[in-house]
Amino acid sequence: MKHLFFILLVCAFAWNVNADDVTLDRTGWDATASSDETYESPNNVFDSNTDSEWRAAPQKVGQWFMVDMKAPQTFNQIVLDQTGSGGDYPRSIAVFVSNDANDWGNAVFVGSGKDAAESVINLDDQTAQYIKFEVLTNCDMWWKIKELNVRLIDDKTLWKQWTGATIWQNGITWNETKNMFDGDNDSRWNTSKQRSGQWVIVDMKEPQTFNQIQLFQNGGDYPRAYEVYVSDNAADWGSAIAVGDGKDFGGTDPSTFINLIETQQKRFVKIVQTFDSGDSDMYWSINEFSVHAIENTEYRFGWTLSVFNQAGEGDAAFQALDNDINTRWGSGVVQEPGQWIILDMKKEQTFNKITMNWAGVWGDYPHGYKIYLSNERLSNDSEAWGEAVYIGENPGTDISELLIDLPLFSARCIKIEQTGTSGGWWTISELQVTDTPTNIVAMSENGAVIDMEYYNLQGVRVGARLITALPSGVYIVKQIYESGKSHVQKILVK
Ligand SMILES: [Ca+2]
Ligand SMILES: [Ca+2]
Ligand SMILES: [Ca+2]
Repeated sequence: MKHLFFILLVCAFAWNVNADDVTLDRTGWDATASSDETYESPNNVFDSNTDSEWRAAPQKVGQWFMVDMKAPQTFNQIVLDQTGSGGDYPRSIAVFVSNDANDWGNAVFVGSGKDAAESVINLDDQTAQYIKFEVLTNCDMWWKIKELNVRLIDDKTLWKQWTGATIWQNGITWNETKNMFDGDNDSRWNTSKQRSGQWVIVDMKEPQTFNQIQLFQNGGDYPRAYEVYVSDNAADWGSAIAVGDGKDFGGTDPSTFINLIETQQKRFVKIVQTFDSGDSDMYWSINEFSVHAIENTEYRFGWTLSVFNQAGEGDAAFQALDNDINTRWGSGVVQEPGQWIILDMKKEQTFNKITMNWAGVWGDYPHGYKIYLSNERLSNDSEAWGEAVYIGENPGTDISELLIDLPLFSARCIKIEQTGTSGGWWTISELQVTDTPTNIVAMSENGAVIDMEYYNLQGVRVGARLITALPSGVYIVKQIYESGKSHVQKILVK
């Protein structure tokens, strides 16, 4: 009697768990696939036999596999049976659904399969007749599907788990993308050596509002240079919303924080590595990926500073932009001509003053410098910087702050080239770029100033808002407001 009671309990438990889970009847279903380098009948995935399969050899960008369920079905899970396939699971795929096999809309899933008997793809509830899988990365591995089942399961929380897709490189193995979202700082996704063009896509399953991306990383495995893209549909990525260099912040929060000037509301994030580490064993790891919406009242939020060299973690470049006078970037080497820093303000800014501070470090000002401007982020070597727009002399004395007064410039990126020689480092505890044209922007009753024109005292027009330089002197400036009204006054350009 005791024994029978136990069996009844087990049955009741199993019945409760699976009560509402349904595996759809596959009778009459039809599968098709891209023909190039794919083999065996696609319909082998419906014959209830794991000895028969469809396969693609090897996985290639643009390959697709499509299921026609013959009538609209409601489902939220796809199970790819890959029993005994020896690791031939899909490395990175996007899944689309449709009712006419023509309009596929936005991807409903972007991620990777699993190195296991099954790859389980969880979705928000979908009602559609067609399902299409698209391969996102080239890979020397095959993709085999032994059986494909579509299910409607009761657990509506599963689909919300973030997923990741990633590029594959021949001969390199890595850890699974899901390790980026498992809440465990010790588990990670990683590449082998850093290569320009490596990428990872995160599918956050629904649009998230964020202005900061945090990549919690493994020791020194941060991306040496990156570009960030966002998308609603995993197809249209537009241009990069952030470019920068990864950081090793060390300590208890060894993360790369990517601050975004514009707050985003997007579902997909793609991070592209743009650095090549050559033969050195420099991996790219993401142990945890997260996004945040944070307060950003600091006007330099999202700005990045690239430097020719830094002394070490304690002298990292970002510390010249951290609003803390007691932290600094330090070059680590004595001043010689050709040293450089590049500030990326992420969007075009109008400014007429650059300030560099040194907290308690005398003599670490640049002993001569040239300033270059660009509206694009360029490498130091790029000739596109053109001529220097300003040449600064050695201040010739120990100062604690260098104030560079400039004509009103407009640009996104500023390169400062050091042209002097000194036995000390080049150090910056805070780098400020501001627009303080004494009395120009004080007027506000007519709304924002949308344009300016400059005239000399003889009334000859000498420039407009986007001028690159004005010699020292007194000018008449005409400010044109949004409202269409304008205002004229005298200014002094030092
Ligand atoms: Ca089969
Ligand atoms: Ca992890
Ligand atoms: Ca600082």
